[in-house]
Amino acid sequence: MQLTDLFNLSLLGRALTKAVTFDQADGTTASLTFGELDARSNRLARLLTARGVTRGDRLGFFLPNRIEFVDLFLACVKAGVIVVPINVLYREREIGHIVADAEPRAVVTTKGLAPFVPAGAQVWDIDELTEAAATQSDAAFRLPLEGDDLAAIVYTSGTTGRAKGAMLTHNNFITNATNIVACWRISEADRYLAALPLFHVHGLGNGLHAWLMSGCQMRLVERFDIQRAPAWFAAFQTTLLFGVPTIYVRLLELSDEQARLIGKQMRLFVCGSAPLPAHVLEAFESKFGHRILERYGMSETLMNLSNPYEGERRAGSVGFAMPGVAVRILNAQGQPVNEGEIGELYVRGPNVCAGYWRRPDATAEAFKAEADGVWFRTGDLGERAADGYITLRGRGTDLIISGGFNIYPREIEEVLLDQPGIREAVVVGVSDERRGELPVAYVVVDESFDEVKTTEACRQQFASFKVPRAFVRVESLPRTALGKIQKHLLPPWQTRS
Ligand code: MLC
Repeated sequence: MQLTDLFNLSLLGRALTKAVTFDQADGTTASLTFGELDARSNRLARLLTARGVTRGDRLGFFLPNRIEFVDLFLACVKAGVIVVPINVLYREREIGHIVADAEPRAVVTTKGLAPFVPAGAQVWDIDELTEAAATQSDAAFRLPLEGDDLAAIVYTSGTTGRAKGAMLTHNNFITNATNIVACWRISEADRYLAALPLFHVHGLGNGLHAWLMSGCQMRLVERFDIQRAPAWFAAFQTTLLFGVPTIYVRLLELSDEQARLIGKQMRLFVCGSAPLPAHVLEAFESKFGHRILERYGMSETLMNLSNPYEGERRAGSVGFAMPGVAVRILNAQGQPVNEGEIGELYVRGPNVCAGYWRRPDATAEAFKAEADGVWFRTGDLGERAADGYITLRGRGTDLIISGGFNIYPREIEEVLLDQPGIREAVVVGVSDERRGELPVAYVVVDESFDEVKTTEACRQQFASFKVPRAFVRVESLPRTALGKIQKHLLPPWQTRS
């Protein structure tokens, strides 16, 4: 099976049904049916083929949420072209690495974002592409693809500092969409507010795919905005939202009356990509009258675990394994831990990616062969209660999550060490009520260090969420006898006043 077969449930099966509403450049909204989406993507698939982009080629998507992202994504899925999504907040250095590694035929982007794409990469403008596709035939376009063909290469930062591409197959996405549509009871009666970025698997593999499979209606917005959110909920009569904790923290800012009205029409709020503090879940329930359903996934595995739709949605827990997914919690010696003991989570199943693109070393490190199959090492720590609920208990790696975006300290540290005056640097996540964590740098510096210039250098090289919010000067970094930095011994950072 290929993804198009799954999407055809709606693209063909519900051709005349309204599929999506989106904003246009002039500020008005427009809508398309599933049949219209099908036709638009058929034209684009033909255009890609005419330009020599074929099965197995990669295409970079450096695009904000807009309807043309959806068109092009569908076209690639149909043509067997591997989608390489790029975070729109990324800058030249980060994009350059992805382009060098994935070798896409082109990076498709907007006029506004094009200047950030490093020289040398082929750049295609999304509006020109859409215009050029208009002359192509919109008749059905279908290739005989396999379920194991790659549908996307999703870059996820690595502990080595440079992002690696998780190879996600058609089957990975099919399993994921089927699971969440079934487990979270998504149907054509739903109205899904798509506010998460489509360049991450949360917005793409969960949001977009569940919409296409279930045939519900989608309101696509460029990004979550607390000022506009009440109007989106009301005008669209939203019933379904996928969010990261920062979105739920921000929704708590709404008035009780706004919250009551939203809660009345909603069916389900889902949260993931970062831990949801129990007090936010409780506060949200008293204000909106809904208990958020928390689940756990990764770019490499899509959805692993979820609280049940019916039954207890336990605060702080991420519930049980999704259908077909096996979970094992092992101690440092590789032995299963007992109930209530903390270990590292390993998963196995049709949701797990096919490895890292051109990185056999990283793939070998992340996958562990056992007598009963190959297990993926998540790097996340967790424990299982006697009744089966699994709770995450931190991470084995240094990952910082800010607003649902991943930050690997090593990547920032490498750049800081290249800046004038910085002799040593370490980046840690400090807790932040709204964004979960914020990156802060501890530095050992000499007189040539200039905080403003260093911040500016970071701004040029990194997505804004990775730029350290503060530089804490220390005499030396606490180290073990072997020279390893002991982050837990760093002096506490005073949060913003
Ligand atoms: C955030 N910003 C964006 C943006 N999201 N800019 C453009 N497009 C977007 N989609 C920038 C803002 O410009 C600003 O930059 C900064 O982020 C903070 O913005 P804010 O207005 O203060 O927003 P805030 O209320 O804090 O909310 C941020 C947010 C955003 C929740 C909307 O963080 C977000 O969309 N997060 C979702 C991340 C996600 O989808 N993760 C899934 C990973 S997949 P500046 O320069 O002013 O700082 C995964 C697997 C899984 O992890 O499924 O579990």
